[in-house]
Amino acid sequence: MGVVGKPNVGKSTFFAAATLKDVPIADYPFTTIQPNVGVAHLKTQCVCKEMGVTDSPRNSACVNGIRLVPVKIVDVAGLVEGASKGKGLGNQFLDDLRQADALIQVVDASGSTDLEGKKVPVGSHDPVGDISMVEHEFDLWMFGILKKDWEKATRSLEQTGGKIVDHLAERLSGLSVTFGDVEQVILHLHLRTEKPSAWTDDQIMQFVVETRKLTKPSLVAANKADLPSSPVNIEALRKTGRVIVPCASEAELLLRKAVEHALVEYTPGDPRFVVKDPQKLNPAQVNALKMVEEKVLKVYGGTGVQEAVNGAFFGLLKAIVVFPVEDETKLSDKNGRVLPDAFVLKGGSTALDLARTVHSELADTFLYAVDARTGKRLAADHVLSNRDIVKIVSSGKRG
Ligand SMILES: Nc1nc2c(ncn2[C@@H]2O[C@H](COP(=O)(O)OP(=O)(O)OP(=O)(O)O)[C@@H](O)[C@H]2O)c(=O)[nH]1
Ligand SMILES: [Mg+2]
Repeated sequence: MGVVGKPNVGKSTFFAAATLKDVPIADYPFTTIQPNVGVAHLKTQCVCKEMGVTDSPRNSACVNGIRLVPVKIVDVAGLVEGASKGKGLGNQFLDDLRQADALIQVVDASGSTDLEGKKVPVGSHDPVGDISMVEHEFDLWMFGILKKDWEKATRSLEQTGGKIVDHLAERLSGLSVTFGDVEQVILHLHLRTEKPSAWTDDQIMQFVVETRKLTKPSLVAANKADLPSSPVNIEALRKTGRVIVPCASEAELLLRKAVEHALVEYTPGDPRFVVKDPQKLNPAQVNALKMVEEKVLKVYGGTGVQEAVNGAFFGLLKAIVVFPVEDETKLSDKNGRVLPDAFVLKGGSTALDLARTVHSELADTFLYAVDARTGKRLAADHVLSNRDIVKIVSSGKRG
């Protein structure tokens, strides 16, 4: 999952709140230069309670029946208009998002930063246009990757009988774009595959836009939602038809740090927190927590950070969380660890995809899988559902 946006909107604050990694945050543009890479967690109902077992998670955590499953998150530098021509930090840093399956675009919903991310009076900038600016710069980056040798490459394809679909899939493979994705977009746009050298820049751009929508779906985290100018802007952002998640990254960061210091009880995504011992809080902390309660939790029902992370996976990617086990009656691995792992898979993933995720050897020697709930055998192409508990049976040695 990648975090993008213009500068100074709170991308790194969002990242820090989601990962609790200590990264530079400041109220001026281009604080982030090198990408920040970390681990956020998807929040989902664990299967332990339903199955009546006490679990001992290994790759994830289980807190009161809530499974927290790790996912990779990358926060990059801010994008400005003209980045493709070298403005700001340019757009080369978007290379760091090549592997992202989904994007969270952070927007300053308070309108307190201009198009370049410079501070302006709160409420004076309309954030609606920021979304298309960032998307357009993202598209120009992808366009640049294709355009670099377009003429030479397409002419050579036409001479040798090579296929444009293969060429595009190869050129974009590092961006998690597959042959099937390319084929789908070309079909949808009715692009002429026999003479790609005749594609206009507009057509290449259309291809890029559709490919981005298909392979890098995004939602908008309408950040700084705690500021007074935000609710009106959030309404305007919603009218764009985009998925908008009101977000207060700073509030989430404060709560997560308070949990770290054992000051409050709070699970990310919850609409409330509980102060453990009021005596332990200094007046500044009391005030900060009161602000979070009044300006964020009471207004939006949460800080939005967890909602955005979950929305990217469960909403945009229709992701599922699956629990592989080696003993389908005890729901354990070979060492007796109950429900040790939880894996995030893209929606539509099969039993064989799960095997591949657990261990490539398991996929190579896959025989069948077993649904631990029903005891039924599942074939390699069986499409898994969210919260499935699955044993994989292979002919080879277990990896
Ligand atoms: N009021 C408010 N301020 C926030 C919130 N999130 C971030 N900020 C502030 O916004 C400013 C920019 O935060 P960063 O996280 O550094 O923003 P960025 O988008 O990573 O910025 P660059 O790396 O420079 O592109 C800082 O002063 C943050 O404290 C929020 O939820 N509410
Ligand atoms: Mg930053």
